[in-house]
Amino acid sequence: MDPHRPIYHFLPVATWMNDPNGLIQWKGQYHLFYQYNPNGAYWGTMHWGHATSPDLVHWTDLPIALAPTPGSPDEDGVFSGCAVDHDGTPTFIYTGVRGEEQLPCIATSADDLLTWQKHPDNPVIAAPPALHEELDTVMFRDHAAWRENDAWYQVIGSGIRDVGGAALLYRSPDLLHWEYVGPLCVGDSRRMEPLWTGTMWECPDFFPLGDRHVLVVSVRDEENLLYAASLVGSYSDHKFTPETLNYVDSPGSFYAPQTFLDDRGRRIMLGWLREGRSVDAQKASTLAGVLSLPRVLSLSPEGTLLMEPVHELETLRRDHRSYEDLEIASAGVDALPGVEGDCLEIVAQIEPRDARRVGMRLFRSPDGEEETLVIYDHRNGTLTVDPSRSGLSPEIHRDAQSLPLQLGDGELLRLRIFLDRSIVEVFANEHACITARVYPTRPDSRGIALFAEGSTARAGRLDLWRMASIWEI
Ligand code: DQQ
Repeated sequence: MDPHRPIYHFLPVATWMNDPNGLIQWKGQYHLFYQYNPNGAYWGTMHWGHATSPDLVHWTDLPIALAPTPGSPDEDGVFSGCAVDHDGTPTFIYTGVRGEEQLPCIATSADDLLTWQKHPDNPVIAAPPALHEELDTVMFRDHAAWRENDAWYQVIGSGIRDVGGAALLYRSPDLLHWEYVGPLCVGDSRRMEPLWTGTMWECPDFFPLGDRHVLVVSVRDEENLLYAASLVGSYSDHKFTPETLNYVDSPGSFYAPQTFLDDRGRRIMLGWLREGRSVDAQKASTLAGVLSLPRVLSLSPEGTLLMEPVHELETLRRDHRSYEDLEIASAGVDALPGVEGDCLEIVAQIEPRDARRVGMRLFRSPDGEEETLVIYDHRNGTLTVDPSRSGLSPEIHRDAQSLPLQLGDGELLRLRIFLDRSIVEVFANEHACITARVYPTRPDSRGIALFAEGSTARAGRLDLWRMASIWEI
């Protein structure tokens, strides 16, 4: 068994997974479909895997839901898409791949999402709008659909040559016949400060949240830039006007998220966590790719996306330890005696005082040879996960990931950190999320420590739990 295999984040038994697809709650059960290559721990010949859960925590993996059909518009792969309830019929909109062509296709299920029948009229859109609207598109795939004023709408991921990423809007009376409405939103590197939004947008998702609308896109360019961005703004006359633009999670591991609305009215997001090791190392381990924890979305008063893990995850907490009023010395390492583990939830409230940098050392070997740092830098207003010494293997990625995080006067640093063997998923004050993959080499890299630099700091409260596996119910 690969010692880096996560135990409470969803992944298939073996081989490769990437984007979450077709997220939907059906008759009370949560259904998760995902990009899946059954042939090995590498990207190729995309299928849709399938799993269900009663609680978004414990999953049952089911037989493959969609596979390429030889001689059909998806003979070379079933790429990403969504699921909708079409008057009681579960329906997928996905991208069928045949050679160079990537076009929207439909499939329906008559047995509560177990088996799927592809529509004989696939593909349901014959070509990207490029051909009839003189739009020079660089890609055309991935789908998010919703019902609005007696019609179906969907956005499709795209990019317009020499302009930027684009989410293209279509309308249909029946999910089979689609008319092109126009671009819902187009990226433009000159206008879209503060982020470079790439040359194409994959996996668009569009939904109302509070009194705004949110467009989530997976930003990509020819240099292999990959990150998820959230644009929050207003939607009218079938145009979306973004007002804020932010990272959903740091560029690095988290990509291609998808959301859905559950029967409690929660807008829940799951993303794909990419590996941070070489393809050879993935193949040797026989698994690649895992899902983020499910996150509930809300809006801040400033109109930015806030995220917190679903409360159901608390059922995995075991062996609680808590500390109050810990003084964090400004030199050396304040290891927490007897506290260790590689599958933990950590909740910390840290008062930085005058310390330049405060944070935690995770997956730490007793001599400090290996460790992964979570750092809040008071002066720069940044949160960083630094995996540069996370493992000894030459096969791993070591780039630090940083996001802006500015604490107000007297505001505490509130960290919620999930460790799961090779995952560090950090939620800071609800609005900065950094997820990284790390691969400690030493079996004793299990220590946890607090640190402060420049001056002492204080942890008002620190709670830790060992997290149980989701596969042993
Ligand atoms: N992954 C799918 C595409 C999508 C990309 C293919 C994003 O549909 O654009 O596996 O990771």
